[in-house]
Amino acid sequence: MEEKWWQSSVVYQIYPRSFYDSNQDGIGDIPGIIEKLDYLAELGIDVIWLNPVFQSPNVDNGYDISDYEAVNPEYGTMEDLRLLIKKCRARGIKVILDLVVNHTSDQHVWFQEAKKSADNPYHDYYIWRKEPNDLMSNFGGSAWEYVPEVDQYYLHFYSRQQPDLNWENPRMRQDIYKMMNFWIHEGIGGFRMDVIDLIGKVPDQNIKENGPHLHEYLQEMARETYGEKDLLTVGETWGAAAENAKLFCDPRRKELSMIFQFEQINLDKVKGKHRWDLKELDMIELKDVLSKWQSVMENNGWNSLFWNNHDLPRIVSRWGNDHGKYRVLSAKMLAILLHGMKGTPYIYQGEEIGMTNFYSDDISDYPDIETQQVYKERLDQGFSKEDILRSIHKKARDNGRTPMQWSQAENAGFTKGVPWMKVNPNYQQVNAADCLEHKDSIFYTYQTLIRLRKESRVLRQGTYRLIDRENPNIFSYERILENQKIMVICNFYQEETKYEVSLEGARVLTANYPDMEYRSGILCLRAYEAVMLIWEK
Ligand code: TEU
Ligand code: CA
Repeated sequence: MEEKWWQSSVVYQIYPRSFYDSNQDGIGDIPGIIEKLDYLAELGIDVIWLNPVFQSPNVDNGYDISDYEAVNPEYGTMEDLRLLIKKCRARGIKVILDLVVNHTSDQHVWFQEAKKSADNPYHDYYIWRKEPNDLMSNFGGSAWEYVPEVDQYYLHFYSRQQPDLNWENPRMRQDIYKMMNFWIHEGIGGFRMDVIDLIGKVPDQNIKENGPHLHEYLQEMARETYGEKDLLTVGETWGAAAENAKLFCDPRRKELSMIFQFEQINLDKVKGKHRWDLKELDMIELKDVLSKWQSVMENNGWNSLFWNNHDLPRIVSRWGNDHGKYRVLSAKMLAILLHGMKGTPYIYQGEEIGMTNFYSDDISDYPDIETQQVYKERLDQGFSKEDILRSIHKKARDNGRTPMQWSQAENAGFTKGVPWMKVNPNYQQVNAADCLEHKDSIFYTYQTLIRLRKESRVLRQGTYRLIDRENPNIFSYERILENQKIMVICNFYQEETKYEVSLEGARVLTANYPDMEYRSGILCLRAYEAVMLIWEK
């Protein structure tokens, strides 16, 4: 099959609020992103995914949108956004926007109208019932909220300030498509679709994700908007499993380019429990899950490859090691491990410099609505404060939301004002300026991996095969295309380990140590050592 542009792209995710503040109000903004385009060009990425920049009361940091066609003044103006798109285009970078259409803000004019009376034309844009059932909000508590004016309850799968849209209403759907076409007309490169697998919900049957009409809606959306436009569309689908994933992204079905599936993300929590119920990662399970997804998407599908995002902890703290010299080694190992796979890699801002989780014992340092709500809920359930903090340090969404660490300057060079959220105190050691100065930094490992993806067809298209599944220390796999073979070998842990392998005729593409300890068919892998090798006949 002909290669799509997004199959050879690497995406960089920007959380605008925490990226770079250009006007000293402590909040990252769009002009701030424009100022940092040289940095992104140096890294070599092809696409920027912007978290929501639309008008919003910010109950859930922009995922509660009150006007889909207006830019949040904290981030700048419509002109700033147009300029960003234009300046990116000049550098061959596309901008994809966050499409949040499972819900709006309760401040959106649709909802303001909807709650006035049951016969208001917008009432049916949302989901109302006379009696609540026991559906729960993903942020804790009931998913239903009472409105006295209409004597009914509305559904909200997130906070009560995020009422769910009623996708059964064709008029509502048409309004969404109109809005999408507005942005497509502005020249964007595509959409990241927030919790898109929820739009087909059937609340009366307790169906949240993967409802019976979900794919109908997505096909209609594609037909009415981006269908013929060659854009990148990526669906956030927590409910995607190997069995249903290709319904979203088999090109013959004309829905999405790819999805984010989260199976690996659930491996370090207790099954069936909240993700704050911690469990040690079993690395063999990780191999199995990632390898399974590689094969699920092998034909007529496409993977997204990501370790973290604005909802997840920092990967180096999660499955690497953020202590001392191991931080750099393990961050590079994880980068090589992921970027050797087949799919479109996504880098979350700060990942390329090895930013870590944020360890504070003061709960007010974690402003995220989810953290605050789950914290209270757990106290009520009898968890100790220490116990909850342990979970927060491992899993809270705010771990990934601290301001980008640009330099050793005050506030990590993010702002000259008071940052909206605390800066991670480790910015003296962990910052972009330092990385750019040192050729052996994490940044340049990412730069190399991005370049390799462009240069190497086997990296983009080669088939994937897991090697040595049973090995409890090493994650290794190969990629094969015609007469080329790539092998990735990673020591996932701090302990040295030996690996029997023939490396005859191989050339190193990238590694996280300057040399290899390889003698008579035995590769000795030091702490977190990772190598990517190629054979070309
Ligand atoms: O996240 C979807 C979602 O369900 C998350 O709440 C997730 O379960 C949680 O963060 C655990 O990692 C999307 C957005 O990415 C998130 O930022 C929003 O809060 C949410 O939708 C509501 O729009
Ligand atoms: Ca600002």
